[in-house]
Amino acid sequence: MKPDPTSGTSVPITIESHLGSGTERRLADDVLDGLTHPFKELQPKHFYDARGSELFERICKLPEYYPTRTELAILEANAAEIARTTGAEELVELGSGAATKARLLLGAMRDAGNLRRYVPVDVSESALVGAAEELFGEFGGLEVHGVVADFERHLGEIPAAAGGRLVAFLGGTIGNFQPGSRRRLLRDISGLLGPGDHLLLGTDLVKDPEVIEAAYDDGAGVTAQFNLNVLHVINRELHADFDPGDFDHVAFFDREREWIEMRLRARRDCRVSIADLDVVIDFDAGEEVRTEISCKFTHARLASDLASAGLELRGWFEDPDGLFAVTLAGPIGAEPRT
Ligand code: AVJ
Repeated sequence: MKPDPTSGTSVPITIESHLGSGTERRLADDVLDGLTHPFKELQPKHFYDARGSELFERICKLPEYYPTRTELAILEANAAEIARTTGAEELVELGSGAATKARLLLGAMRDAGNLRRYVPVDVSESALVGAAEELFGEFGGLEVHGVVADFERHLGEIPAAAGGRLVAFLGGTIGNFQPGSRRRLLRDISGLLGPGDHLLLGTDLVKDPEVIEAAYDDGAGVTAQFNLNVLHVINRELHADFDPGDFDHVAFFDREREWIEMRLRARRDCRVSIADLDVVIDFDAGEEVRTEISCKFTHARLASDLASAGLELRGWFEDPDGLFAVTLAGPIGAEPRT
């Protein structure tokens, strides 16, 4: 049930969109840049059309893919403590997607007696509206201010805080960023925080490379389909003629950089034309296109990344096997609420 916006009473669900037609342009620019460099590269954010999002949901349920279920278990075990120690009244969730994690955190904030508002931020308007309506119903008319936006570009559009704020950036998505852009993003996120506010960050941890590689190269081949999906996206959106059958899925852990890398490797020499960009791209047999990095973290790396963003570690929650961590951080020098 949604309140009638014309009734003149307050409207607990607000959704505002900051995505213009710029979205497709981004894909075009990224593809043109990425495929005309000597070392070809595509950005992982372009995996997620409807089919890609569905494939990602399937990945999350695979036996080899531990991050999603592990993070959820960590949140289940620690949401009450997180709500209590932060005293948060508002949850801002970057990349909110489905409502599962928010439900846990909002429930704990309500139980702590502090819950006032939920601010989901996501590029998918449909996911955002779905989650907003579900949670509005479940939490008895909770105020929801949804922002349809790309957190890399539109953090400035997030409304001013309506009380003690908890910004959640979960799922290990921060791992998709190279060290330099990661620090920049963390610094931008830290700009959303006042002195008593907190960041809740989910990160996958460094571990046995075999465990990591299996998570990104599952036996059922779902991750391979997910990886290849980016070619379908480019074919459809930019009128290209990739034959996905010409490419193999590759995933390996780079031990020096401590990140997993996914690539697409050409099985044979091939030539692809991308009509909307007016370019023809040649691939040599065996040539690889990097499609994703996903950084794995240590406590030390996280602490130093946070410090360079003006944040200090206030809490560290991990699963019993040390696979994944959820970190609580706050502005350096600010008094944590008690
Ligand atoms: C959504 C970026 C956290 O890196 O584990 C899953 C995406 N890629 N399998 C990750 C992904 C391949 C995922 N993140």
